Amino acid sequence: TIKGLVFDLDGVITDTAERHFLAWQRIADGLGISIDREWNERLKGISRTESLELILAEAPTLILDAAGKTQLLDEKNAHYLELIAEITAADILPGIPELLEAAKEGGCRMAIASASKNAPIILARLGLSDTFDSVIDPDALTHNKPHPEIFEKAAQALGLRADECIGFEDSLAGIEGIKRAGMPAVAIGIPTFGQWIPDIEVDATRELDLKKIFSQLA
Ligand code: B16
Ligand code: MG
Repeated sequence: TIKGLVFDLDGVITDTAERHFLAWQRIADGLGISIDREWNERLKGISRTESLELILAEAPTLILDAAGKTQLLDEKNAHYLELIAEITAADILPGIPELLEAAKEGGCRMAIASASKNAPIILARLGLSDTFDSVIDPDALTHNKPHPEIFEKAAQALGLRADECIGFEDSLAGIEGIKRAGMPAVAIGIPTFGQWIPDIEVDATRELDLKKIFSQLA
């Protein structure tokens, strides 16, 4: 039986995925690299440093030293922080407040498994700082998504086995991590899949219905 829910943050709890994209697009534009939303799918769930490497790989002739890369990472985060400065509880994605409420009423434990170092700030702005039993610190991880470590740690933090939890993700890297952790996966708005297939797929968070999810997994 399911006793815990493990949520990705960006793109699942709130629409910061779009803001990450806009902040990266500005960095890429400055380097003469064009990225669109479809290309951006590969950055979802990927750490800040690895995201920059994927963008730079689009311009193989461009050589940057460590200081140049650090500057771009700082610029991206500064712009991203500007873009999230205004978020409030109204920016929680549709269907999520109801889902969190239903989970709480049902006695489910809940954790956040986000690659974002900005997760605590975002949760505070959304008024969700006290909603989750655990927020995994990405700085404490040895491996990033698609490695299962963050999902394994989230289940452990809830005192549960991975197969007693459900993982919610909007990224391919995240679905891979959830499945490799041995956790049932719910994919939200992911256009196409590769090797790792979620147990349940929805187009958007507004379609999430905890009762239905439980019955689909039973
Ligand atoms: P930051 P998630 C991920 O969050 C985002 O999907 C990804 O686009 C971002 O690069 C990463 O966090 C790092 O974020 O720069 O704020 O540390 O989807 O795992 O909640
Ligand atoms: Mg995400």
